[in-house]
Amino acid sequence: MPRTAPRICPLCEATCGLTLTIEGSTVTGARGDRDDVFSRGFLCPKGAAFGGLDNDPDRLRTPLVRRGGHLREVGWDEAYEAVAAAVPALVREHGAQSVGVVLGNPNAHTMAGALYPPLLLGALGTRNLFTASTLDQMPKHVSSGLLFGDPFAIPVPDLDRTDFLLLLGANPVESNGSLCTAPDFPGRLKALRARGGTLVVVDPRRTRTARLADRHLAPRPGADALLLAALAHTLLAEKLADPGPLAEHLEGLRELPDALARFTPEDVAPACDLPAAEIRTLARELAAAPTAAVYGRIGSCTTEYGTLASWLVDVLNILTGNLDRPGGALFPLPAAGPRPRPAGPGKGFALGRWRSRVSGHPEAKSELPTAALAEEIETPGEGRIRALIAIAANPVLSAPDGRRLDAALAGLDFMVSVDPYLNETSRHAHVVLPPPPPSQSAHHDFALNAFAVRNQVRYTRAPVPLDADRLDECEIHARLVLAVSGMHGRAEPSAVDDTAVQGALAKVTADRQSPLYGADPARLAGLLTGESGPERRLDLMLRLGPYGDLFGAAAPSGSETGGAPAGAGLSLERLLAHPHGIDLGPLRPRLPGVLKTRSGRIELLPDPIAAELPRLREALAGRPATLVLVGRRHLRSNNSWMHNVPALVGGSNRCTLQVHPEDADRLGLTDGGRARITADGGSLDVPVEVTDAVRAGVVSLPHGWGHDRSGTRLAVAGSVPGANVNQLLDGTRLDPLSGTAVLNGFPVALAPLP
Ligand SMILES: Nc1nc2c(c(=O)[nH]1)N[C@H]1C(S)=C(S)[C@@H](COP(=O)(O)OP(=O)(O)OC[C@H]3O[C@@H](n4cnc5c(=O)[nH]c(N)nc54)[C@H](O)[C@@H]3O)O[C@H]1N2
Ligand SMILES: Nc1nc2c(c(=O)[nH]1)N[C@H]1C(S)=C(S)[C@@H](COP(=O)(O)OP(=O)(O)OC[C@H]3O[C@@H](n4cnc5c(=O)[nH]c(N)nc54)[C@H](O)[C@@H]3O)O[C@H]1N2
Ligand code: SF4
Ligand SMILES: [Mo]
Repeated sequence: MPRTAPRICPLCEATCGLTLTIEGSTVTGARGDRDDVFSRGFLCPKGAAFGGLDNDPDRLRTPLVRRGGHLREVGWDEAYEAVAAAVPALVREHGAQSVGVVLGNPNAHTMAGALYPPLLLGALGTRNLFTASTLDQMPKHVSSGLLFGDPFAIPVPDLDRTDFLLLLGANPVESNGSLCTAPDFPGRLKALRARGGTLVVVDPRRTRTARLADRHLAPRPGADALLLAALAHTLLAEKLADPGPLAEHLEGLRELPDALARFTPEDVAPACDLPAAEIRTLARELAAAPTAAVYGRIGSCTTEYGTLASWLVDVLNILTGNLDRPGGALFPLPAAGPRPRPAGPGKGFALGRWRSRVSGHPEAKSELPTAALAEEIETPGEGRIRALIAIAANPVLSAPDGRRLDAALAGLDFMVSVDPYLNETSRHAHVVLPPPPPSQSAHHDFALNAFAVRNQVRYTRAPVPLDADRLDECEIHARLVLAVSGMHGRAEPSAVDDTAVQGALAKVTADRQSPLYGADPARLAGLLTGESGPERRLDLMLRLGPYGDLFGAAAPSGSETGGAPAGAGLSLERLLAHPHGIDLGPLRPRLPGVLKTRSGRIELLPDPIAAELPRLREALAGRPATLVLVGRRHLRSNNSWMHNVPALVGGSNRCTLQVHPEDADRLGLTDGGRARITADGGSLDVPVEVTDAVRAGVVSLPHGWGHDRSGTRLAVAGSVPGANVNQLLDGTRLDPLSGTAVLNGFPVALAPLP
């Protein structure tokens, strides 16, 4: 008899609740969970294909270890022995920096990815950390760090209550949203319009999201910072700026008009290729809307001025008084996050506390640019990366110049991949540690709840028992921490969780501002419930969190969540009694509590930003390239790793180069023909799709393709490999403040192929 079980979907940031149908230990179906407090039954084609992904026969089942040049299946102990034999010895001989760590996107979608990488990095002591963030949202972390003092204080648009949404460089109808966790994003956009609200989309492509909009502006790629600067300029010049109650928390408001002086709509119009009048109208509409939210994503982040654009998004939210108010852009308060602290000056946010060894790139949020990983492996000298631990990452396809990185990885002394697939990156590993399929893993969204449009908390236990020959991904990580610490075989993996719990409790009981100040940490640890180390850690975070039961200690009065919010008294036990989650209400204002700047105020014009504005001004003088490339996402894809499920490939999900008819005519390209595309990093031969969905002067190629390397185990993906767009990049184009690769709006040349 088939049974059903709830499972939060880990396949994108929307975090929908699924109801899985399970026969024996096999997932045979997935539908939207109508009782889920957040997603209310929504499901997209990827969620519907959960079973196909879960059962993919190419998923690795056992660890692999390289012996005599070949990867061979081994038992778990043998795999960890190989790690324990290699990594501590390398660190002893060559120092901590000789081990690099690469963390990929799915770490945001697993419990293990949230709980263990900080412990791994602590154990290794390396500064060579590279993540998907520098191919993605690092500009937003940096702008938030500078504005609010906390790189994780990222305001999200209040989709369900706003009257006006200005959306730049995002296509949530295909991506389902990012840094804005909202199941059924498309439905929420339709609801915005149905209640009389306005949606304006800024995108060089006429996307499915743009087609839902009241207005679609298609500027030249890379020009968002200019457009946003002109909007801010107009608000200031026309006396439309009105921060309202925010004013008392602002520093730098008086200096802003000067800083933006030479970004009038007329100044930026030619570079944006938009009429100045249209920019002015948009600014006036934004100011006039009862509430409004400006939201920018990939297409505004992964560009030459990504940090400036990300900063300006919030400058506009602030100038219009929409930051931190319902209907505007608010800071979520996740249940497993820290309790808000009393307002006051904080430690602030610093950039460039150290630099990368070879090119001297400044760190941002303790990370170095992933675009610089290859050179850190290749370039001889002290501190060279000799060993790499890659967790849920496929940088050979997701980062610039995969060919160079591919060669660099092949030259490593030692590499570990924690990955379910033998793919373009993990094929270089000496040890591959495969996590179980998602049906055999528990789930809580530690990361994504911090960006959700509604406060809520959900936890689903593994719907299917773990196969006898598998390890839970949390245990895989915990054992890895032990192995690199020289503790393999000398401690149980649960000791890693116990240490984390003890550390957190020691801190909170020593904190004079905590209601648990002076309590006995060992007694509190004894009160934790949960069937496993990660469950006990979740219990601890929930109980100490903003809605937590604080182990029965009374919360101090006047705390931010005072007034007994729904869900107060939270613990794992309480959450387990609500298998479809607990709704914690709409987002609420959180200023000034979120601020951690040294001034204790919003620092509207931080020095590193002010120092970048002249570079933006130079962009006005330069001559724009005739042809630039942007990416695109397809609903049935996800970065590089979902091309191996038949239900998700084919149809319109193809790796084609979209070219505008005018450009096609000019260059002699035909629909269905082939073209050679060339840029800094090399050339690709790709099929051409002529369409007016891209604006003239812009071509679009999706990322995550290029599954044509040998030594992988991806039967379906290998049969329709596509081309790796990131081969067009050489890794030198970066947003300087954040180290984020310029993946959108870089110049290319095109020629027809016979
Ligand atoms: N040109 C261009 N390049 C881009 C982008 C773009 O828009 N254009 N987008 C960028 C963005 S936003 C991102 S986030 C990066 C993503 O960059 P990456 O994170 O490097 O790439 P993914 O394709 O997400 O690869 C994820 C890896 O995790 C593995 N995996 C899947 N599920 C699990 C799991 O449960 N546990 C573990 N341990 N591993 C798992 C997959 O097999 C795969 O190897 O790509 C970036 N690259
Ligand atoms: N189906 C699907 N869903 C996904 C993913 C996926 O690969 N597939 N990946 C997930 C990940 S890791 C992330 S980070 C999110 C990303 O989610 P989104 O931010 O929504 O990303 P995209 O769909 O790539 O949309 C970026 C848009 O920016 C436009 N653009 C390019 N350059 C510019 C520019 O200079 N200015 C402006 N204004 N627009 C520009 C592109 O045409 C594109 O439509 O999606 C997540 N969800
Ligand atoms: S929208 Fe995202 S979370 Fe929801 S079902 Fe689709 S892939 Fe899963
Ligand atoms: Mo991403």
